[in-house]
Amino acid sequence: MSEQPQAIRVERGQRPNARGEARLNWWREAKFGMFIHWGLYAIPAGEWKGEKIPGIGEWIMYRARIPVKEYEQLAKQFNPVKFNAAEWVGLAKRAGQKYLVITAKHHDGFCMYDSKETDYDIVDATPFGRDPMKELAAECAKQGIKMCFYYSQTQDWHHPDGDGNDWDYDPAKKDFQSYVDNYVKPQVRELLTNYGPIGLIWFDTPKAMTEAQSRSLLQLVHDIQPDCLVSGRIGNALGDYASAGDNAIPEVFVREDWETPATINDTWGFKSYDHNWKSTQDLLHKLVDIVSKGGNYLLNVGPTAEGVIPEPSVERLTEMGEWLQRNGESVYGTHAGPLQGIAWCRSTARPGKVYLHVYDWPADGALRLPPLAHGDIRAAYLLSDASRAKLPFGIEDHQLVIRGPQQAPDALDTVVVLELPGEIDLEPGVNA
Ligand code: FHN
Repeated sequence: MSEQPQAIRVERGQRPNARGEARLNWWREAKFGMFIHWGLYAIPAGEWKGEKIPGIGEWIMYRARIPVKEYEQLAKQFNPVKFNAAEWVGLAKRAGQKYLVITAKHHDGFCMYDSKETDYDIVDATPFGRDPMKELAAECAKQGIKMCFYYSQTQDWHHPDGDGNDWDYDPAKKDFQSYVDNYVKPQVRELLTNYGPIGLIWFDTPKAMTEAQSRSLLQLVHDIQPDCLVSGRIGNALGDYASAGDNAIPEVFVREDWETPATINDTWGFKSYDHNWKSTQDLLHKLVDIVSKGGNYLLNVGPTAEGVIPEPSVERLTEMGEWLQRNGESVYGTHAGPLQGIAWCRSTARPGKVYLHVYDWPADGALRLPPLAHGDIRAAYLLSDASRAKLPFGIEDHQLVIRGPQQAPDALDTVVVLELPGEIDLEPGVNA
């Protein structure tokens, strides 16, 4: 494909030869992951010296130009006594999320794991003294969720040679190559050596990383854990899969492996006064929209400094999980469906089945669609109906019409299954 939708920047795209790799199969099937932004920024929670700092919570050090020596002091207060790895992983499980990506090091440079490369980490610098990544990795293994790390490879506002901090350090004196070779790489090695099998490393904001730098980092990951995936934000179009912009959903189906990272409110790291929570329906529609276009949804939670995932996030994730319990077959392991570009519905598919996701149920219960290229539909029924009662369907005025109940069976999204003969697999573009 020559044209790339704007939601996915070319340099954050997928390495062409990764498209066919079976290493990605677990991730392709997973569709839905939990993102966790957790760090020292949860203490100020959006406010510095009595002033509300605009923007996303984890950027407070940068936006308020907080000197390293001052920001460092936060570590002495960081004591998330309510942190419970089993609860966090249990929430992801209940939500129907299959992988968990947590900030091992964000742009502020504070390491949320026990690093031998610095003392600026949660074990050495906080009263908490525990390694939450160890606890999460153990719980993920126990509960069958893929443990994954976010790692900020370019921006580091604490390290003198890292990118971004020009208020403590003179950019002209920085040795970025040395930071990559002597700090980033040893830390990535730690993360891939001390926590068991890691599903993926979510690199971010590649900025001016050269192709050689991105490539050598990719090589390092694959040398240590060949099955570990690397996000498109390693830069230079070298990711195992493409990374869409934050909260950005492509307008149309995308023929590569891709993922949208997204917030439930308007911040990634906890902000005490951000109450702009998206509704469960909105979040669920975004999940289905993304899956119908061939992507994955990585939905964020921002725990507090005490180690608690905010209740509005818990409620929404739980409700999404309840819907997925009933309708997961239409999401997990599917691919983009043949019916694209219709405002009131989305479609996903697997061999022998097309799943129609009806967002707005028509008042007369009649679903009017363009006919599928393979007209030979065997049966239509509601996925949530255990009895599989057949819905009448037929071609009327060159339209495929399926007649369902007059009331929407599911206020969030009703899934109608269309069964096709045998292994017929309808993909976008074949329904013209
Ligand atoms: O700067 C970061 C931001 O803090 C957050 O981590 C998001 C998540 O996708 N990534 C960067 C901005 O795109």
